[in-house]
Formats: sequence, structure tokens, C-alpha cells
Amino acid sequence: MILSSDFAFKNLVKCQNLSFSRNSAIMDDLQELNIIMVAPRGIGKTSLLAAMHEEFNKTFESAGLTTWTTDTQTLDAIEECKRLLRHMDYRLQNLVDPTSPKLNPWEDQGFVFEVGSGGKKFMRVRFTDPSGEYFKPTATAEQKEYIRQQLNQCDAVVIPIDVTALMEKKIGRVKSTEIGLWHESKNDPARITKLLKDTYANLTRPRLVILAPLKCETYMKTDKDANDLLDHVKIGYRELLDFFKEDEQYHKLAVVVTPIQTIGHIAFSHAETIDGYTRFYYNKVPLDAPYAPKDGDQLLRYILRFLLNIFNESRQLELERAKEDLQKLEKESGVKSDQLNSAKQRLILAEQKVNERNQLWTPFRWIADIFEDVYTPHYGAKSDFAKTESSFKDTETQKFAVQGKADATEAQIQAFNTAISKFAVDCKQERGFAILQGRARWLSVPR
Ligand SMILES: Nc1nc2c(ncn2[C@@H]2O[C@H](COP(=O)(O)OP(=O)(O)OP(=O)(O)O)[C@@H](O)[C@H]2O)c(=O)[nH]1
Ligand SMILES: [Mg+2]
Repeated sequence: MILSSDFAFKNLVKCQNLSFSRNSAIMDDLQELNIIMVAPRGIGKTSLLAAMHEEFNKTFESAGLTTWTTDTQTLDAIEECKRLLRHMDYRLQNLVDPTSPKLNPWEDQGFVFEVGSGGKKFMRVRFTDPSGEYFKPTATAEQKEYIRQQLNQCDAVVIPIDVTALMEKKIGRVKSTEIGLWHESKNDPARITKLLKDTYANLTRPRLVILAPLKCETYMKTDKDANDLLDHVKIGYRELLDFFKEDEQYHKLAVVVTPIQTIGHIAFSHAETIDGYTRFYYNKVPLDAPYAPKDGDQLLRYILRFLLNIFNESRQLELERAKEDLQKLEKESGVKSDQLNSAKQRLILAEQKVNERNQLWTPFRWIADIFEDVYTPHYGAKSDFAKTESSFKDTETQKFAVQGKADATEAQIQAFNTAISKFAVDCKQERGFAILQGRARWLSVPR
């Protein structure tokens, strides 16, 4: 295992049975959920994040959640990508800057934000947007290891798909059972399938896989077109989808298809191959069409619907444990309260005896003292009462602390359940969109 820095190491630390890692750069106890974009060079990983970012505030606001975003290089790249796509010429000749490989891949902080409600942060979400270089056969050993570790660690994987490569051949659109001429070379499904097969062979926790067809404007015009696109995704990634359905993986995976238009209003024009590299050309339709990404929110909605479900599952366990602790503490507090009452009774009796003794005429008191010592028992009863009282108070303090924690956890679960329902209401499931696996278990909607 190559651990290039302390950051890398800390980034790999896992809580038991959960994927949540803690990032050394931000020292707090927030649970972190990770998502990685997986596709070769130029497919549209960064553009997809830009389309998602365009819908970011609206999507969270409508779910009643607050977000806090950290300034990172990836966020800068997203903003720059949006600026470029917004001012794209009508033939789409301005190209988005390719994401450059990092000298030390582990130093990539990604696009990070915290999610919460009512001013309280509940969890941190991190999108990693690696350079397409890392997925090439020529990638360095360190880059390959980085991707392997990220895939192991991430809760969700987004696979952008170049739809032109999937749906076109030299003489026009593919027929129903054909697959695009450039699908293998551009989208490299074989490499992606191998990467995921290697990582998901022994899954111990749930994962979400999103197949996100991009540059799909032309293929989403009618219901028939959109369903045809979905069918082609299923054919183009058949080996991967079959692997997901195998018994070992099936119950741990949610698999979704979400076609996203990262620019909007574009049409495929033609392909040109020079020196073995094929470039696709597009036009805006109409020529002065504005930047209008479509369905960028769908990515966020599905990811959050999944992550919040997972988060709530772990919170639910925490809540149950807190409730068990509370029950024990309540029992303990009842016993201690009885003990305190008895100690109090003993103290009152001892005090009475001392008072009675003190009221005797002094010579009689001396004589009585010889036959019965009332002061030592009084001292004992006093100290016994103090100890019992302190122990009772300790239990009560613990009880209040656990009660407070349980209430806070319950409030988090409630807030997230509401958000899951709101995210789910607008999750598209038709016209090219589909939940292929894991709906009931990992994308469930609270009643
Ligand atoms: N036609 C068309 N082109 C798009 C669309 N979205 C992105 N692109 C173009 O696709 C190219 C690649 O997009 P990127 O987002 O940089 O791709 P990437 O996967 O991040 O690439 P690397 O960072 O190099 O790995 C850019 O030049 C974009 O202009 C789209 O919806 N339609
Ligand atoms: Mg990029």
C-alpha cells in the first residue's frame, strides 16, 4: 500500500463497519461520505459536477437542508467549468480544461460540503473528481493505487458515459441492438468493469453506482428515444450490470441510471478521426441557445437519497443504543433514589437521637453516652447520605446527557427523513431514468 502522506493515511481511517472516514485537514467528529467520478479523459466528469453544482442550492433548500461549502481547487475548477460552458460558442469548440493529474493524488481534497439543518452540521460529503489520466493503462502505479483505494473507500461511484460514443456509428445512429462505434475506445467499459469487479468482490457495506449518460440532448427528445438510450446503456455495460446482480453483490448495491444534459440545447453534428483520435462535433440548437444544463439535480437527489438512508441507518442504531442506555440508567436511578431515601431516613433518625441526647441535663448525657454512642452513627449516616446523594446525582447527570444525545439523534433522523422524502419526490424514474437495483433497501422512502 502506498501512503504518500499523513493526509492519505488519515483519509483511509475508517470507523468500524461504516464507510465514514475522518479527514485530517478538518478536525471534527462529522461523519464523512465520499463519492468518486469514474471515467476516462474528456468524458465529462468535471462538466457533470458543474451541472450538479448549478442546481446545488436549489436542491438542498427545497429539501429543507443547509449546506456549508469549503473552498477547494475542485470547487474552483467547477466554477471555471461553469463559466466556460455558460459562454460556449455555438459549435462547442471551447474545451473545458482537462483536470490535471496531481503530483500527489492523495492531496486532492475534492468538492467538499457539510450538510445539516437548523444551523447544525450533521455530515460531510466529498466528491472526488480525478483526472482521466488516472484511468489510462499508462497511469503510474501510484495513480492506480489511488483510484483503487478511493473506490474501496467511496460510498457512491458516478460513471459518466459519453452518449455519442454509445449511440453513433459512422453512418448515423445505431439500431436497437447495436452499440456505438466509439463506445469501447471512449468510455472504456471494460476497464471500468474490471475496476469495479476488483473493488466490489467482497463488499461489506452498501454502495451506490450511478451510470450517468452525458451529451445526451439528441437522445432524450421523445419517450421512445430516452428508453432506447436506457436500453443501450444496459447493453453497453452488460458485463458490469450482470456482475452487480450476482448474489454476493446484489444486496449491497443500489444501481441507478440518470441521463444528464450538462450543457443543454446541443445536437451531435459529426465525428472526425485524425491520427487515430476521434473528435465529436456538436452545434447549439438554436445557435444562440443559453447554457441550460438539465437534470443536474437528479445526480444530487439520488446520491443524497442514498447517503441519507445510510446515515440514518447508522443513526438509528445509535439511537437504539442510547435508548437501551437510558433504560439502564433509569433503572439505576430508581434504585439509587430508593437508597437515597433510606439513607435520608437513617440520617433523620440519627439526627433525632443526637438532638434528644443534646437536650439532656449534662451529667445525665454523660451517663447516657457511656451506655449508647449516638454521635458516631450520626456521623456515619451523614457520610452515607452524602455518598448516596452524590452517586444519585452522577446517574442523573449521565441520564440527562444520554437523553440529550438521544433527542439530538432523533432530531437528525427526523430532519433527514423529511429530506429523503423531498429528494425522492422529484427523483425521475422514467424516460431514460431508472433504478436498476436496490430501490427497497437503499433508496427507500420513509413513510
Ligand atoms: N457536446 C457536449 N460536450 C460536452 C458536454 N459536457 C461536457 N462537454 C465537453 O466535454 C469535454 C470534456 O469535459 P470534461 O468535463 O472536462 O471531462 P472530464 O471527464 O472531466 O475530463 P478530464 O478532466 O480530462 O478527465 C469538454 O470539453 C466539454 O466542453 C455536453 O453536454 N455536450
Ligand atoms: Mg475533469
